[in-house]
Amino acid sequence: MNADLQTSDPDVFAIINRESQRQRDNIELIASANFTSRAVLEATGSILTNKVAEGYPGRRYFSGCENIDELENLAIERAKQLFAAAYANLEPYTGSQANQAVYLTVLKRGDRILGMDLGHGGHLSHGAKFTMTGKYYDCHFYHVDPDTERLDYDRIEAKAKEIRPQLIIAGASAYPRIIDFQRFREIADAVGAFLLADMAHICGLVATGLHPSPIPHAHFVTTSTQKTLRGPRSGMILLGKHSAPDFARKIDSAVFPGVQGAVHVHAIAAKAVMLKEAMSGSFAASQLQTLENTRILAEDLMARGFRLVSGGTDNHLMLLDLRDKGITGKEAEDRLASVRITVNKNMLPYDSQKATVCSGIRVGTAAITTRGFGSEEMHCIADLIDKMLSGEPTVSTITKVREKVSRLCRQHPHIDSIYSEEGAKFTLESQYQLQS
Ligand code: DSN
Repeated sequence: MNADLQTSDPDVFAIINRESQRQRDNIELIASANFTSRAVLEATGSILTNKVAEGYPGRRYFSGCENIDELENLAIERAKQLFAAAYANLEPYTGSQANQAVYLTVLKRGDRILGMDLGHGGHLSHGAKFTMTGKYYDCHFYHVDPDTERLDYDRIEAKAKEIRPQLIIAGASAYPRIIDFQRFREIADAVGAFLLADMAHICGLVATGLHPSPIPHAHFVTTSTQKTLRGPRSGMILLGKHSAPDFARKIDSAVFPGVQGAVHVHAIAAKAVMLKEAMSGSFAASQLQTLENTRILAEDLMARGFRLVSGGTDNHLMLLDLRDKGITGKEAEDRLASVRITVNKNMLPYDSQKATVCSGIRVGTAAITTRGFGSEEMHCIADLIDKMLSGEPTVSTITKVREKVSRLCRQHPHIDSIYSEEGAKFTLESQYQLQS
């Protein structure tokens, strides 16, 4: 029982170490990825995972929750302060479950949802037909304009008037432009719908004022916490002061016991740490650098003949259309993986390929910015992507690109200080030292 992980389960220990090595040796360009701080990781792996708690601070179903109540209240207050919200629920296990709690709050089975089409940049939990949301509700979708590849708010309004949804969802997982939440609210008001803003991807940008906040406009705001916000793999729900008086208690009940069980107390602690970090000047500087890095990478790639969906980017990600390059998204993903550059294949608006193949890739800079990559490295990464995707690379090119990737990773060992050579060790050791 007291043996460390390496001794008690060498198999799992070895896998974690290999993953630690992979994270050190790869250039991570998946737009939803990031690296947490050591403090967030330590809270995630803490002894708090041993505590059972259900309900909310001061309203628990188990005793012994005095420390947990203090912790959750601290996290709630920090979330309210950071996002200028009137209410925060820190208990959702993920962004998807935060969304489900909102559905449970305002919808009946069979009610209509209008969200962004998955193939146009939306998210699975916004009504894809093979998900629980898609099966329980009558889900409809809006699309980007075929010419500009941007949201066309007049068309969305026309669609809303045709569908008359009970809930409209604004938010995306692959949309490179600013989202106008105020305009979405006008559309929702025009048809008597509630507006849910899912800001998972842009949450760090919203926290630092680099993307307009949905809080003053949407009835409900949900987010995951591990993307640009750089926290643990978890979720959160926020309400503005216009919405909180009516919905605070209902959201509480929808999260627990509506869609979830006991609180992931360790995740609440990690989110509290994340929120404190997000109030710091260094976090704001990092979000600004993320935007700058994305802009530079996008411009460099376009200068090398890559077409970007919507012609560019305003946020932390871009979508590369690879049809002119004669390869699919899947082939590009595999080719880049072979030189330790990690991206994901992605559907493009009006894509003719199936979802397992795709015509494009999604590229984001949040994780590499956390790692300390700046403008010089963006020029270099654009060059490496170009070498790998513009024509079949030769063996010599592949070797050279691999060497360059290794050099870049070695030059930016930021995560070495977080994820030590021995991978899992520090969290487990430090926690059990605390207990002994
Ligand atoms: N929502 C998925 C993404 O955007 O990559 C995973 O969190």
